[in-house]
Parts: sequence; C-alpha cells; structure tokens
Amino acid sequence: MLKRLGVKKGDRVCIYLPMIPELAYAMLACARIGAVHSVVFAGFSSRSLVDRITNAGCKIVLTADGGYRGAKTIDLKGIVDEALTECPDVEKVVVVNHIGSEPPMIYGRDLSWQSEFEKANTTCEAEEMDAEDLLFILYTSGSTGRPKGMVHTIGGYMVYTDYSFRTAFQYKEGQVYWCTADIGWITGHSYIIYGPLSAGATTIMFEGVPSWPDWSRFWQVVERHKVNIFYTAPTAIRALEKAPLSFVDNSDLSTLQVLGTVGEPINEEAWHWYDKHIGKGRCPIVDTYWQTETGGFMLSPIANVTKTKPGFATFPLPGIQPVIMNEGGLEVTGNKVEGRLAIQFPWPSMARTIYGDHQRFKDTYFSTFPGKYFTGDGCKRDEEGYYRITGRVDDIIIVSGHNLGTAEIESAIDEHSAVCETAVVGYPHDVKGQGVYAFVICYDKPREEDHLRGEIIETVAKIIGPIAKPDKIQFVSGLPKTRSGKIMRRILRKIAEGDTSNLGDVSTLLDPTVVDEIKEGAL
Ligand code: 7RM
Repeated sequence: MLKRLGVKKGDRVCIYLPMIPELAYAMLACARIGAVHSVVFAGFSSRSLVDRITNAGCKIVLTADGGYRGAKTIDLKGIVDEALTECPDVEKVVVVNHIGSEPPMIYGRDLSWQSEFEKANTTCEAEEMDAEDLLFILYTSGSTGRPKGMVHTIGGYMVYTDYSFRTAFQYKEGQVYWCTADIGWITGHSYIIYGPLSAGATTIMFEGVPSWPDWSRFWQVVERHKVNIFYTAPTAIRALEKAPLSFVDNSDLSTLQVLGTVGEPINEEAWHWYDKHIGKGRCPIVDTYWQTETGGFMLSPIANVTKTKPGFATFPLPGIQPVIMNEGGLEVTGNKVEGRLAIQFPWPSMARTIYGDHQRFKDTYFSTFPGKYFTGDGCKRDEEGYYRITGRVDDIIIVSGHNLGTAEIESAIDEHSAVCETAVVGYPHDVKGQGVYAFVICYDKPREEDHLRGEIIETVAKIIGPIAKPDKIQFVSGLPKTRSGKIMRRILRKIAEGDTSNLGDVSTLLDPTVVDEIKEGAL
C-alpha cells in the first residue's frame, strides 16, 4: 500500500495512530520497504505534530478518524487537518476507519486505509538494507524546547532489542508478554514491537486506560490472555495502588511469572505493593533503566538470576559499561559513591544522531564527559555495587514516565497573551512521579487568577498535549535570576518542593528580594 502511494526506501513516514493493530502493521511495513517511520504519540497536539512532520520532512501521514481514551474519543483526523495547514509538503493522508466518525476527507490528499489496503499487492519483497541505514526517528524532549529526533538504525537496534528482551525478562518460548506502554514512546517501539516480535514472543497491544471502565482493567486483561510477563510504569502502579484492592483480587493473576517497571525511579512503597499484590511475592521485578537514546535496557536485573533490591535497577546488562562521574569530569570508582551516570563504551542500539543536527547530538551526549555517553541522570552505586538512578540532573522532568523539557513547557505558557515570562520546574507528585510547577509573570496583575490558570493550562494542552499541563501555577512579579540572566532553578525547585528552610546562596541574584515574595506565595 505504501509503495503504491510512492513511498520509497529512505522516505520518512509520519504515523499518528492510536494503539490499534494498524499501528504495528504500519511500522513493520515501513521497516520492510526501507522507509523510516516517525511515530508521533496520538496524545500530542497539532502543533507538536507540525514540528515533527516538518523536522523529518514527511510527505505522508498515516492516521485514523479517531481514537478512544476511556469513555472519550479523540478527533485524530481533525488534529491532523489542523496540523497540515502548516505542512505544505504533505501529499497524502491515509485514514483508518476506527471509531466510525466519518470525518471530512480532502479530495486528492486524503485516502481511506481500508480501500487503499484492498488495492495493494499481497506480496512485497523485503528491501535489502545496510545495518547502518535508518529504521526510525522518535522525538524526545530537549532542554532547549526544540524536540530532538533520535535516529535508530537497522542492525544494532534489532540485535539489542532482541537480546535485552530475552535476557532481562528471561523470555521462554510460548510465553505471553504484555507491555502497557504506548507505542508513541520508545518503550512501545523496543518492547511491544521490535524486541518481543524478533524474539518470537506473543506481544499484547492494549488500546485502553487502566481506570476504565474501572480499575480492574489491567488485571482482567492479564487473566483473559493468561499473561506471563507484565511490564508497566511506576506512575501506573501508584495510580493502581490507590484503588481498592478488590479490583486486583477479583482477577486470576496466577499466570504471571515476571514483572517489569520502567520510566522513572520506582519508590519503595510502590515496589512492595507491586511485588505483594500483583506478583504475590513469587515474581521477580525487573526495574529496567534506559532511554529513548539508548534504544534498549542499560541497567536491569535479569529475572530470577539477579537478586533484586527495591528502587534499584541493579546492574548493567552484560555488554554495557556504566561509569559514575563527578562534576569535575572524573570517574568515581569503588562502591558507596554517587555522581552522574555515563556509559563508557558504545552498544548496538545507541541512537546514531539527532535527525538533521549531528552537532547537537555531539554537544548533548558526548561533550560533558568527552569520549563517553552522558545519560543526564544522577546515579548511586551502593556498598554492594548496585545501581540506583536518582533522577535527572538537567532541565528534563519526568511526568508519568514521560520526558518533558522545562523549556518546552515554558515556551508554551509564554504563548498566552497575558504571560510575560515563565519558569517551570518539577516537584514530587504522588501519582505522576513529578508534577509541573509553573512560576508565571504576567504583563498586568491578573484579576481573576483561577480563570487565567485555566486558560494557561488549555494553552499548554493545545501546544504540547494534555500530559504537559501544569499542576500548579503561581503568579509572581519576578524570577530569581543571576546577573547573567539565568534563572536559578535550584531555588525554584526547592520552593516547589515545599522546602524553603535552606535555599542556599541567594547573594548572586540580581534581586534577592523576589525570593521572599515567591516563598510567601508558594502553592
Ligand atoms: C524508557 C524511557 C528516559 C529517562 C531516563 C531516566 C528515566 C527510565 C528508569 C528511569 C529510574 C528507571 N525512555 N528512567 N527508566 N529512572 N529508573 N528504571 O523511559 O527517554 O522516555 O526517558 O527516564 O531519567 O533518563 S525516556
């Protein structure tokens, strides 16, 4: 179908689909004909879609009339239509009829997936590819606000997703595996599609949400499909933990053998709940630490081999060489140490570049510690050599396991006409891991704060997507800035965390008095 529409080896194809089988077909079809897929999470706004389509130079978009989110539907085709008013190079849009909403179709541009599919040839030779040819681009947040198109290639990515999937989960032939991530994120690429399928596993795709029609949804799916390996995120575990236990106990979870977690540090309480109530104390928990950039697991227990420790991603997978660095750029050796996590030797599935900006790739990942890959995460190695990730050391916040750049949210908030300047930081959030706290300066003192808050939240949802909505918005008259104009986020982070006792040295600030005002108004 793609070939008939003129897609050739090396062309970039934008995929904006909900979690339906056509999404998997589309990715694998691209791989087979040598086209490069760029999957955009179907929760992203039209603006985010414009940026990603433009950056990758996509001429074709695969989408659906809509998607489901619990009881609601999302008008995906409408979002694509809006985006394409700013993407003149897109020639074709192929639309899956999924919710039956029959959206308006633009003659000559929009095509029905179902009818195009019928016209397609039933055989299609696989394109011969070089190991280093592009397989896909996947965008991740950067600290500047411009998303980075991480590039993964054919050979190494396939080798490593297959290897790491088999190794960490100790996958055995015939097992049923379920990863609850969305394919719009790297976890879905590597561990719903490529890794498990390459290993021959049965992989489950789930279009729903954990809370609808009620909080037993995940456990019903485990029972119905006799899931053996279950892989989810701490944010989901924390949300599920808040629901009454009867939602868990009504389902038969006896087929479960291995549990996994990914996306952010898992707090001990959630780890124990997961272990006790889901694993019934008999399933190892593999806490897999990795990134969009790494393509596959860097640190992870090996199920039933590694002795686990709550909150620890334990050890590197065989082949991976982590190092802990201090701020002076020197390696910290031995145990009971803390610093920044770098990887000192390449591995098969590492990203090869940022699409269209190799210099930025070098600057972001290879300049902090020359000759090494810098993860951007803080890390501890305990007395037994176990690794524990302590969180980001840069301007990235992880909300419900999703990477968001503070700069990206700031520039979205700044789009509101009443807003003059914004600083965004993360703060600990019960369910989401980190919440978004925005300090906002308006041109005029807002008369109706709550009304303006609502508008700002809507602005962010529209520009980036609902996941980036600020949880707290504090209106301030100034921000703590250094003389060179840099916002001292360290101070704002402390205030957002509710810890104002020791804000450290504020003497280098241009105007130290703003700090008192911000402290008083803290939410
Ligand atoms: C897979 C994924 C990457 C960032 C990473 C970390 C954080 C991911 C863990 C974790 C502690 C984990 N890719 N992170 N896994 N922190 N323990 N097991 O999430 O590119 O979207 O995010 O996520 O900060 O740098 S990602």
